Amino acid sequence: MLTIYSDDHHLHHGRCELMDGQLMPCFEMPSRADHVLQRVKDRQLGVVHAPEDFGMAPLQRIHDKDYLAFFQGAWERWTTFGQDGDLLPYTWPARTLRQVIPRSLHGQLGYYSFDGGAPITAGTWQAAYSAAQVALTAQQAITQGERAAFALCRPPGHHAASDLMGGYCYLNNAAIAAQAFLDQGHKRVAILDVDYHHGNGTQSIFYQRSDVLFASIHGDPAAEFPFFLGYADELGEGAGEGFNFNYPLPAGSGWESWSAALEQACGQIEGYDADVIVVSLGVDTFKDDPISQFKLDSPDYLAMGARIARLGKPTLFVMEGGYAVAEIGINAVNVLEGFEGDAP
Ligand code: FKS
Ligand code: ZN
Repeated sequence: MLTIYSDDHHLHHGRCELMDGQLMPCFEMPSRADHVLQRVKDRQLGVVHAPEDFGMAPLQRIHDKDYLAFFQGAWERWTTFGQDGDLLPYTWPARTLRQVIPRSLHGQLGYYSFDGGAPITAGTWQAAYSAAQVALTAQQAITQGERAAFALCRPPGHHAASDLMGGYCYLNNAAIAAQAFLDQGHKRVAILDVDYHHGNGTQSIFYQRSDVLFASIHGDPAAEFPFFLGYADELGEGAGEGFNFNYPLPAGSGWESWSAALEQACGQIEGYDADVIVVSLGVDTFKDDPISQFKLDSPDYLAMGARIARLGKPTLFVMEGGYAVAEIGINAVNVLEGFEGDAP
C-alpha cells in the first residue's frame, strides 16, 4: 500500500496540555508519526511519497475562509505581543454569550476553538497545512486507480469543524479528502471513524448532507471527550437525515463488542453503496492507550483491516489518534496489513 508522509509534522510540537487538573506534556507528539513511518518501512508496506501541493482551494471547500485566515496568521500576531510560548485559548462563547467575533487575538482564539487542547505554535499552521496535503495526495492516488492509500497525517483532524479547532485538531484531513472525492466526480463517500473519540468535527461538517455518510465507533460521550456530540440518536438532519450513525460504547469495551459495532457500521455503509471509503484511523482503542478506555489488542487491528477490506471499495486511510507511542506503529500498520490480507 502506498503511504503519503511529510516531515513537516515535526514543525508542530505543543508543550503542555491541561489533563485531569494538571499541566502535562502533550500526548499528541511528533514521535507518534515517526513510529508509524518506521513500522511502514520495517514491514515493507509499500513506497512512501511526499505530498504534492494542491493549495488552499480544497481546504476552503471544508473550512471557513475567516477561520483559515485566523489560523494562518495567529502565530504572527502572538509574536507581536512579544510572546513565544504556545498560544492557547481560555474563554469560549458558551451558552448565554454572544457569537460575535471580537477584535482581540484571544477573543478570536476562543471563538474559533471548542477546547484548550489545540495549542498553536510557530509551525502549527505549516504542519496542519501539509497534513491536509498528505490526505489530498493519497486521495488523488485513489482517483488515479490505487485500491487503497495511507495518509500518515499529523496533526490529526477529525475534531476540527468548519470553523473550530480543538482536541489536537486544526484542519479536518478526512473531510477535506472526502470533499475532494466528490469534487472529482464521486457520488457517495462513506467515512468510517474508528478512533476512540467521536469525530465531532467530521459529523458536524456533513450532518445535513446525503453525499457523505458518517459512521463512528467511540467512547460514550456521556463519559468521554468530546462530551458534547456523538450520541446514538444523532442520525443527521434535513437532507442528511439517515446518513449519520454513532456507536458509542462503554469504557472497558473489547474486541467482541467493538467488532459488533463495526459490523453494524459496515452494514450501513454497504446499504449506502458508497463509491469510496475514507477511514479515520485512530488506534487509541488499544488496551494500553494512556488516555483511552477500550481494550483492543494488537491482533484485533488485523481483523479490523480485513473487515474494512470486505466492503470491497477503494479505501483511503487517514491517520488520527493513538497515544501508546511504542505500539502505535504496530497497531496502525496492522490495520493496513489486515486490509491487504498479507498479514503474517
Ligand atoms: C484536554 C484533554 C482532553 C483530548 C483528547 C483528544 C483526542 C484526539 C484524537 C485525535 F484523533 F484527534 F487525535 N483530551 N487537554 O485522538 O481523537
Ligand atoms: Zn482519539
